[in-house]
Amino acid sequence: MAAAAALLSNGGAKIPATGRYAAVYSEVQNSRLDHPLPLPSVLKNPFTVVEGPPSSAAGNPDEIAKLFPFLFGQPSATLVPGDSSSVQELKIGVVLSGGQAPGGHNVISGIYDYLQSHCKGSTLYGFRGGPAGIMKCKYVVLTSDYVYPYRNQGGFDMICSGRDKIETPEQFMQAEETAIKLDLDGLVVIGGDDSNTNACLLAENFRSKSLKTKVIGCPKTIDGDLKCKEVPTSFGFDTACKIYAEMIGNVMIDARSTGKYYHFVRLMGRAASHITLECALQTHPNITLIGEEVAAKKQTLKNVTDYIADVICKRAELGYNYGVILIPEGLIDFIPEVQHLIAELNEILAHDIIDEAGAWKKKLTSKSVHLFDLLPLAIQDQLLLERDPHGNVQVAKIETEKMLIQMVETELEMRKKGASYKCQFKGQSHFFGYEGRCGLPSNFDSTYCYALGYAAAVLIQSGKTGLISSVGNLAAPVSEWTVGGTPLTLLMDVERRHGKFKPVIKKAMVELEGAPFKKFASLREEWALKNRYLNPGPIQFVGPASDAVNHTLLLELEAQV
Ligand code: FBP
Repeated sequence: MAAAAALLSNGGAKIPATGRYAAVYSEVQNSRLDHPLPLPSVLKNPFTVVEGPPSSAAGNPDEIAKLFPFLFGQPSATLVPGDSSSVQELKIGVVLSGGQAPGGHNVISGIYDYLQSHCKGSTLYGFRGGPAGIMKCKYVVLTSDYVYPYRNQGGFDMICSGRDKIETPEQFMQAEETAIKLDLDGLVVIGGDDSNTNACLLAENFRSKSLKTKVIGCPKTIDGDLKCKEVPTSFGFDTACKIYAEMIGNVMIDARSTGKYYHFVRLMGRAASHITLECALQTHPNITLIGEEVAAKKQTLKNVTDYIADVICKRAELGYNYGVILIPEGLIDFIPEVQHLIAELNEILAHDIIDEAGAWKKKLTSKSVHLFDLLPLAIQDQLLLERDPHGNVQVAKIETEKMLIQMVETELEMRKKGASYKCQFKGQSHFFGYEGRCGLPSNFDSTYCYALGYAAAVLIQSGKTGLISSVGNLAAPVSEWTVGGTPLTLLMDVERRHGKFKPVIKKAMVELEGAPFKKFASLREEWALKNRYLNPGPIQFVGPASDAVNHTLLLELEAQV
């Protein structure tokens, strides 16, 4: 195979000879390179693209209509069997935006393979380093040799990613110049909610200037919060949860083996608690905090601490001085009192300089000052860290697990004085985040991403813009998956960011009435006191467990039927 020549031999292992770095591949990585990727039947046969009815928005449709006058209301697109016969040459750019998520390389492989098989002579440009690559026109022409070493591999290192945002008139102008310079027919933005919001703004801008460049989004994020009926899941969630669940399973066995530690595991996922919920369903920990529930019940930090301490005391009575506690990284942002504090800090950070003198602190309400002063110093500093380019608090950098260990310790000391608790408590903190973002994609993510890439290329070829690539019917065999595109404006609402109202894709949070949460809620008491630990082990690529799909997706799809 010609493409295989791109891999240099290195004592049995192979090295991709292209790309920024020469990496040595393990046997498993090698074995994944030629893993076959099945396609939905509709993509294997001639098809045609049909349109649905006009669309609205997830919230505030009138505002969204004003913000997107050229795109608002456009219909969704669905592929159905038909008579596609186009051999049109296309020039398409692709960009990876935001945090890594397993499967990104397969989206690019899908776009590439579609162009090779349906639009001979086409060119695929990979913009380097995220949206900045578009603005600076930094790209690489993706060839078969270039793409091959990244097939079914984790990471975003084929072209790398970045969190820059295209938002000022100058930046839109730079993007426009790149689109014109490269004569782009289309641009595929592979990203999360913020990046797809940006993709929509770009699509609107290009259309308003009558540019031929179409913009299509792709649902990426391990957080699992970019989803709706038409886009059932974001890629990377399945793999990341499986990786974390393996690690949690191992920690559980460690806890049971030594019998002396409470492991506080904070899990990535930014605002939403989907990852934490999914990991709980996969491993059955003693305590799982779900941010959305904490917010709905208007719990305070003290309530959360008491809940953990209560379970620890009950377990001590049963002779268990160990356990595993899962905490979503966004928890802190769900506790109403902390939420108020963060909202006030956001406004201050948008306009003031945070210095030692502390003049900024006078702008906080007295309640927020009181809470801020109660927090451990490390957490205070972490809350003041710069927001990301989209205005989000960088929750990945806030060590909530350490804060909770301290607070639970203090609470248990108090209870000891009151003689209501006699046993030892030793907390161990963990943060599982970056470990899950670049793993070898599961079979599900590999196949899903490949289909998403195909769909994105088809949408551009059909002249669509401002849509997000959508692959559905995911509980059925791959051959029956549906393929199409959903208007990005349909996913939009308005939100306050950096002190201003901005259009944003509405984050899909854990639904307390949804099937995954209800299942967890029906089992958590049993998991709290009886040790029902499940250790799922590493991701399997062959054998009976290799095609298992995560609980969240399956439960949500079953509930929709
Ligand atoms: P995306 O929303 O861009 O997919 O990023 C997800 C995420 O992994 C979050 O779970 C996490 O809070 C954040 O990225 C960390 O960001 P960074 O990589 O900039 O540290």
